[in-house]
Amino acid sequence: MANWAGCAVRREASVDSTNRAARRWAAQGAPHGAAVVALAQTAGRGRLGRHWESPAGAGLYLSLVLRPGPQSPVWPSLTFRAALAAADACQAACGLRPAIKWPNDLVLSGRKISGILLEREGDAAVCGIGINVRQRAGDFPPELRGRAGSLEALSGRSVSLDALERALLASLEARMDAPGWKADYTAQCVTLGRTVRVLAPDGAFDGFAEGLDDVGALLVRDEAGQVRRVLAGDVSVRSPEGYV
Ligand code: BTX
Repeated sequence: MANWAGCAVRREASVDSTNRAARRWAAQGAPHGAAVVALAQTAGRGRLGRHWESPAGAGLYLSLVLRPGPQSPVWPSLTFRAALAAADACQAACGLRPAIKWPNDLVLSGRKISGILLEREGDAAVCGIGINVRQRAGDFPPELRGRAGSLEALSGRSVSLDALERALLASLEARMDAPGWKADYTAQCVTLGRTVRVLAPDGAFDGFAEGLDDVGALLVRDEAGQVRRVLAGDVSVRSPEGYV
């Protein structure tokens, strides 16, 4: 059971984006641990201005307000802690543990089942998590078929949205309060130890993902042998062959 995560919860049948709603609430003083949960989003948002498919009742759409304090050392690791927490919750709900694709996509059987969008609002952070639960392959728009999946379709188990939400709030609290994140994250991150293609605003390059530094930047040795530091937020990372 969570103690502070979900200490106040706003539930919406439909909202533009739970992250937007949580940011509006944070700007009005929402406490550490306040959460917005919606059954559907009409303008669900991904990273780098992308869109998150959020059909009614098919997934969990949750945004958590965090107030770690301005001097807290956890700021750079929030996104990685959230990825671990989302993986914990998926495992608790469907019995399978997703892998993490840097920085914070969750992947099961090669399909993306979850995404995380971390945004800042004044001195608060808003951590938005979307997890696909009920979609069947044909429910996704054509460009996502073959790349996206859901917990029920991939595990063959039925998953309760309420139980998943409770598990997610508990795991977010535990991962945010944990002393460290890097060892667990490194063990679960499928991007490490692989050849990757980094798509940055100033061009793409291929290299070998050697490791992470202490703020979670990906260290990629390029074809010229130079180690380049890749920050989440600026880039997409793919395998040269495709998505994972
Ligand atoms: P992302 O930018 O890593 O992923 C977005 C990309 O993933 C899209 O461009 C599309 O290719 C693909 N995609 C879109 N919808 C889905 C889906 N349902 N399943 C799998 N793939 C998809 C990831 O961004 C961050 C997503 C955060 C979503 C949560 S939901 C609660 C909160 N509110 C909000 O508006 N966003 C967050």
